[in-house]
This record gives sequence, structure tokens and C-alpha cells, in this order.
Amino acid sequence: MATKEEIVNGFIKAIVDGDEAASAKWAKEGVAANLDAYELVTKHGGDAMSIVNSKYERKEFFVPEVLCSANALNAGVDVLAPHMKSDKTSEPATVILGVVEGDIHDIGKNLVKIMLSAAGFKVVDLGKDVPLAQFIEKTKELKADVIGMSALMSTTMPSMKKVIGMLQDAGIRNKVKVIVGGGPVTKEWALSIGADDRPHDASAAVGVTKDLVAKVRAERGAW
Ligand code: B1M
Repeated sequence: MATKEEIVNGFIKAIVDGDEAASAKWAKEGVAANLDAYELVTKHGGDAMSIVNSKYERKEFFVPEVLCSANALNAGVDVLAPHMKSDKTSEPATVILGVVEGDIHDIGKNLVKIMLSAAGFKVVDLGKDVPLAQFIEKTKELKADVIGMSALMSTTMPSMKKVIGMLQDAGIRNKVKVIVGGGPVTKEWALSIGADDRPHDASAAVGVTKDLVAKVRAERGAW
């Protein structure tokens, strides 16, 4: 059986090479060797995407290569997702999740979905490039407890602020908590736009969501 080092290095190389089959193969090796599935994706898959990003910034890679790497990471995520452990919540609650309009970077959002679903939350995934009004419509329709928005670009981050404004205009800001996340989103910025929190990664999103569900239910009562 391959060593942990061989698996991690193989997984990273497969992603950088944009090789979906190799990524899935190393992910399976990781499962067989009992490696932590979440760590393999977020830490080592994240390291691989940092290498891809550096190559993109040095103009060694262009968008098609970056896309192949993203697909390779996703092939590994497909294998590893069922093995990611998350603390179960005793409080089933509805979370509306999506990547804001104009942004199609959905790998991080998909990880958040995997972790929240594994924890027992009902996650309604609106997908990527989500028209902002949809966050409000679905929140009202499903009487959601938490909205989670993801953005990976400085140009799309302001949409998060717009959604919070739209919740205020609709008179339902006090009925739902809002979390935001993604590479460029800092905690300070999140709080400055009126979001309730910014979990730094998908795993942290579980604890933050649990706390916010308890809080919103205590403050709001029933919808
Ligand atoms: Co592009 N891209 N991209 N891209 N891409 C970035 C984001 C960029 C930083 C690269 C760069 O220039 N150095 C840059 C944005 C610059 C900026 O505005 N600051 C950029 C750009 C410019 C672009 C295009 C404009 C390129 C072009 O066309 N010229 C274009 C835009 C498309 C669009 O959205 N309209 C584009 C396209 C693409 C691809 C399609 C090729 C591909 C995305 C494929 C996909 O997602 N299905 C892609 C990729 C892969 C990247 C990089 C290389 C990697 C992103 C990633 O998947 N990381 C990225 C560079 C980088 O981030 N270093 C880059 C791994 C992922 C696990 O991390 O999403 O951060 P992340 O999620 C983390 C946390 O942030 C957190 O949890 C996750 C970990 O557990 N998290 C949350 C995320 N969402 C959360 C929500 C939460 C809580 C936590 O609660 C709700």
C-alpha cells in the first residue's frame, strides 16, 4: 500500500496535472489508507490549487488548464465526500446556499454543502452565478434559518452586501442569519456589511451554523 506521503503527493500532482482519473485513484488510495478525507481535500487539494494559482499568475497556466485542475479536484471530492465526518446537529434547520451572481467558482461552496449536509442540516443549494433575488425568494418560500453565500472575486463580493440590503427591504433580515465565505472574504469585511459571521472554511461553517440556528430561533421564534 502507498505511504501517506505518496498519496498526498500523488493527489496534489494529479490535480495540478488536471488528471481526473489519477485524482480519483489517489483519493481511493487515501480512503484505503484511512487518511482524513476532509484534510486531503481542503489542505492538500487547497495546496494543489495554490500551485495552480501561482502557475496562472505566472502565465504558465491559462483558464482551460485551471478548469482541468478544478475538475480533477472535483473528481477527488466525489470519492472523498462520503468519508468526510461532521458533528451531527440535534437541530435540523434549513440553509440556503449559493455562489453569488457573476461568480462561477463553486468548489468551496460545494465543500460547505458536503459538511453541512453531513452534519444533518437541510441544505438547499442554489448553485453558482445565483441571481440575487433568488436568495430572498427561497428564504421566504422555505422559511430558512441561515443563508450562506460564497464569492471568490473582489468584483462579486459586493453582491453579498446587496443581498443583506434586500433582506432588510423585504422586512425579513431579523428572521434569518447570514454567513459569507470564500477566498477574499475577511471576517472584518463580513461584519462590516452586516453579515452574522464568516466561517474560514467548510468545517468551521458547521459550528458557526449550529450556533446561529440556535440564536435565530431564540430571537425570532417561529417564522
Ligand atoms: Co478563477 N479566479 N477565475 N477560476 N480561480 C481566482 C478566484 C483568482 C484569485 C485567481 C487569480 O487571479 N489569482 C481570481 C480572482 C481575483 C479577484 O477578484 N480577487 C480569478 C479570476 C480572475 C477568474 C476569471 C475572471 C479568469 C478569467 O476568465 N480571465 C474567471 C471568472 C469566472 C467567473 O466566476 N465569472 C475564473 C474562472 C475560473 C475557473 C472556471 C477556471 C475555475 C473555477 C472552477 C470551479 O470552481 N468550478 C477557477 C479557479 C479554480 C480558481 C482558483 C485557481 C482556485 C479556486 C478554488 O477552487 N480554490 C482561484 C485562485 C485561488 O483561490 N487561490 C481563482 C479551492 C477551494 C476549496 O477554495 O473556494 O476558497 P475556496 O473555498 C474555501 C474557503 O474560501 C471557504 O471554504 C473552502 C475551504 O473549506 N469557503 C467558505 C468558500 N465559500 C464559503 C462559504 C461559506 C464558508 C466558507 O459560508 C457560506
